[in-house]
Amino acid sequence: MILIGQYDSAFVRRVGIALKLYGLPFEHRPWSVFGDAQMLMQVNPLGGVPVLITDDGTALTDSKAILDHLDRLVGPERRLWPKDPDQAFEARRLTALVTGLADRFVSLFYERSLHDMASPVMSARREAQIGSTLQALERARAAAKGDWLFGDVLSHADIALACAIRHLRESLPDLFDPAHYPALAAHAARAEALPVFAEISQPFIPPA
Ligand SMILES: N[C@@H](CCC(=O)N[C@@H](CS)C(=O)NCC(=O)O)C(=O)O
Repeated sequence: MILIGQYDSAFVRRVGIALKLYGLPFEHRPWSVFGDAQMLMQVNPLGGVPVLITDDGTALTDSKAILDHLDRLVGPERRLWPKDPDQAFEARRLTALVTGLADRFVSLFYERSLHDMASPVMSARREAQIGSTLQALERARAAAKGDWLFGDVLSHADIALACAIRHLRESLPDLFDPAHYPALAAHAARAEALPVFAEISQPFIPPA
């Protein structure tokens, strides 16, 4: 398999970390959505990352679809969701909030950095959405008593959350004050201390 995209993206990184934890061999091609746009468009008409080229040569896009595929490859016993059905439901609910948060802050980053003048209406809207979602996630993380969101076993929800926090802090540092989100900051620190998070990582590179 081939994973396309840079690890400064929360979406690419969560796929890379799952591939490593599952022990699935893959080649990484750290193409930039701007610098390598032409090459990228040839495998993904949307021009985005992550893209996973599966073993039969299919280009699969979107981190959720890619992780669903990887979960199927490793089977129900090993997939990174809680075994308890209610916890698995909650983990998926939180993961959707986290990836929605990342969609919002990537959109705000582009708004701020790619326009001559950012729209004040759109910027305020995105900042409010990001702030309220961070507060909801802070409450959820503070209520979780184990090392991770669902006890002592790392799940896709934990990985997505840590990857989103790092991406947000590096791309829009004014939007994440650790003093306002202590449970999220502690979660990110615990995850970043794991060898797999250190291996599958890259400092944020803004578009040139
Ligand atoms: N829903 C997608 C979102 C991925 C995404 O937003 N990727 C960004 C990079 S962080 C991208 O491809 N940006 C290029 C663009 O929007 O043109 C997923 O879960 O994979």
